[in-house]
Amino acid sequence: MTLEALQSETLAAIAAADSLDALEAVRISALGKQGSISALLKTLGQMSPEERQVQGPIINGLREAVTADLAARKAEMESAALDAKLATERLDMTLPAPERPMGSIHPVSQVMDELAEIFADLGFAVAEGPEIEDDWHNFTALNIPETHPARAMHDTFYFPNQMAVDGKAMLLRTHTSPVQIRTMMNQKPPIRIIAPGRVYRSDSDATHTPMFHQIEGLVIDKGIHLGHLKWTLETFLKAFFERNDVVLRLRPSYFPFTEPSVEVDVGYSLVNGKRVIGGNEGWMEVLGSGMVHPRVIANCGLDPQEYQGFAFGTGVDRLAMLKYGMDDLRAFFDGDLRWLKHYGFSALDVPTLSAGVGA
Ligand code: 2U9
Repeated sequence: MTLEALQSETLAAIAAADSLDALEAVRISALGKQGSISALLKTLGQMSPEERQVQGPIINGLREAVTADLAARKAEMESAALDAKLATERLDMTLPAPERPMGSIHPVSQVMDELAEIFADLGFAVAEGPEIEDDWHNFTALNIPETHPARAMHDTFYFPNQMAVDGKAMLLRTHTSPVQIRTMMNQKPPIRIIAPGRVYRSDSDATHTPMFHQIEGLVIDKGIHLGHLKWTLETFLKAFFERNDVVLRLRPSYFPFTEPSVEVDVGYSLVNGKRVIGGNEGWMEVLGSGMVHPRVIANCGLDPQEYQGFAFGTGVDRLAMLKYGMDDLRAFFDGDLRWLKHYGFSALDVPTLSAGVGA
């Protein structure tokens, strides 16, 4: 066959190919290892230099023409396939929204956003960490040694021994405190963070679910004292409950990771028999807190003589219940659409301090 005949036959086969598979078959038969044009290219090696000078450009020209034609036909086919796909997948953006199910923002997400907004204004960054933790970050570093009763108190979910990582037994974090440990090990003070997230404890009744949400805060710097803790919590609670008459009462308590430890009560008043934060008709516990134990600071590689700090923790679900008036924690995680519709927030209710963090 002459070169002209081979070229016109190959180009005709490219034009006739009606699918990407057929086109690939043409490519293989011309340019593949055993292909007709590849065979011609191999003959160049046996030619005399004079003959090669004449035949080389002709055979290479043929290869280039076929390669270019293959690419053009492929692009043409892909564009036709895309046009066909777009024609069948048309979406009518003018359909009215109420005809489709409307989602809502879960109260837990809304409250987490409100908390992030309030604490951002006070100079706190949001820190996150793994929900699957090791014993050291969840307990030991926090001054909770193996024999400590607090380990039993936490009702920990442990992973089976064969799922150990680097020889370390793993567990579902029982609090977000390991996030603060990781931050202290990786960042230099001053540290001002909040750590919101899911935590897990083997406990279930009307006020406890095996998974719940916590927010903890940590400040580490030079010269930090209980006064900083009280001001921060008071400012936070006033902003969160959007009332200036939020009164705090600090009671001595005990946590292994803080010394001294204080439980924080706030005053509530009764409105139609329901407790509402603000006023002074009774006291309700809302937060645990304290000055970070010097041993915890030392465990993270810092000198407790140089750095001090305070920490606090509370349940996000509980804060949401107090602010928005739900009374059964279990409903938070049932996924009941009627509950979500009633208590959910519009995606447009983005909490901002200037507009009031509450929706
Ligand atoms: C580090 C040092 C100290 C975090 C703290 C509490 C007090 C506390 C509970 C309240 C109810 C959690 O939701 S709850 O179960 N938390 O009372 N948490 S101080 O202290 C820390 C954390 C990290 C490095």
